Amino acid sequence: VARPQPRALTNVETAARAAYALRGNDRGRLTVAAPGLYPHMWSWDAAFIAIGLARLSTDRALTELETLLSAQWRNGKIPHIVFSDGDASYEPGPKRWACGEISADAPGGPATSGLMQPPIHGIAVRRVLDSARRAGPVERRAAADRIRALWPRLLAWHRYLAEYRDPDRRGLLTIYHGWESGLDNSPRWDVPYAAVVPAKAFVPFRRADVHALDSVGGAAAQRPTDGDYARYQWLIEELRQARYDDARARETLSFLVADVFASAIFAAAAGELASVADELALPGGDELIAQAERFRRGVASTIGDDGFATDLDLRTGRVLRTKTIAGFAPLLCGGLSESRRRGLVNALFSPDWCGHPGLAVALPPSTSPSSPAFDPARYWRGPQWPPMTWLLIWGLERSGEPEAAAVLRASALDQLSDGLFAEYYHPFTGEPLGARPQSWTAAVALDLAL
Ligand code: 9YW
Repeated sequence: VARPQPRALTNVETAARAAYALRGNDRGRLTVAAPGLYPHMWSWDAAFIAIGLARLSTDRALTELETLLSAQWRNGKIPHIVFSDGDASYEPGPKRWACGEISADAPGGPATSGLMQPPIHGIAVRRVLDSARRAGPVERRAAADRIRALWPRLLAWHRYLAEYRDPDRRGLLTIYHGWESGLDNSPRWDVPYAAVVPAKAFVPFRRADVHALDSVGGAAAQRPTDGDYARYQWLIEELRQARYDDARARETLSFLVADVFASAIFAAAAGELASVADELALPGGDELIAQAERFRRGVASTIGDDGFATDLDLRTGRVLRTKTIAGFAPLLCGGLSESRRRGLVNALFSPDWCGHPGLAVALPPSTSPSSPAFDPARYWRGPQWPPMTWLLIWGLERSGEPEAAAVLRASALDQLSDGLFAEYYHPFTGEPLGARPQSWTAAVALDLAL
């Protein structure tokens, strides 16, 4: 039976509905990533959420960042999950991580995970300050004061990344788990994950994600497989054994990868924070500029003959060449020659990517449809993810590619005009998939539509 297509919304209607969705996911001082499936705060989601909220209220946007930073570890790490009280459905939960019991670096409260996520927070801070300036002098002053108060924590976060996650000074961030990349089951990690072998005696686990999505249907087929999940959980066990200590983790973990996409985000965020330092006369500007340069160079150093950036398996020294959205990393942090940049933009609109004839909406899938690893419905192995589209638009706008950015923006708004704010979209059917309303989807819709 053909179901009637929902009427496409105008941009203003999309924005209004996105604001409503964010309000529904607001728990006061944090916005849950999604009701049901993700009832807590996720680090990079929170930054995207702040970018969207800044369009409504810079006050509320700053609260989101303050909540996240209040859970910062003593070594500067921003944890990938901040657990909200009262919902124990998500696995692995605080008991499994046991950060407070295991590491002296963990904060006294709230409970957190022991991993991190891509450091886009500096981009969010810049956007909030810009929104506050547009709102008027009173709002700008208030935002400047609160950013000043957050500044030591923001600098500590960037120092943690530059020191502990790039001790060899390659200009590339090391990750300990696919979850740290934010692109959990991306084929980028298939080779390094093959070396992650859970011990025979390892206790079995419960998968909350598949059950939480039952109401939507098709959950198991869209999520990482049980085999993937066993490895995810085993790596947490290895991290616990390393006591969440970076030096020990680097020696002992069976998964250790240089993540080029997170590195590009770090370079971009460092550049954004440097401009905030300059504008608000805050310390650390030179250090941030140096971080931006070092990581921009690091990202550029991975570019292969085909023009795409690559990840590096630090356990084997192997370059990880997969056709995923992460290959476009240099478009986020700049620093490319014009011909390289043009080449990458042309690739973005080629039949391997947005120009693929089967796409419902001409937006980059998380994995190229021409890759053997492509799976159109399975999470980061094919579906389109609106926050990734947002990042590319942001990068293109800033790196001298406004036309390409405008084309993507129009397509993104087309996708988001269903008003559902799904976690991810089937690239061929256009079907909304996963959790909904997903806060970061609503946030980027709000930002793009206004
Ligand atoms: C999980 C919240 C998070 C995102 C990640 C995404 C997913 C959680 O959801 O991970 O349990 O797998 O992969 O990027 O931050 O939206």
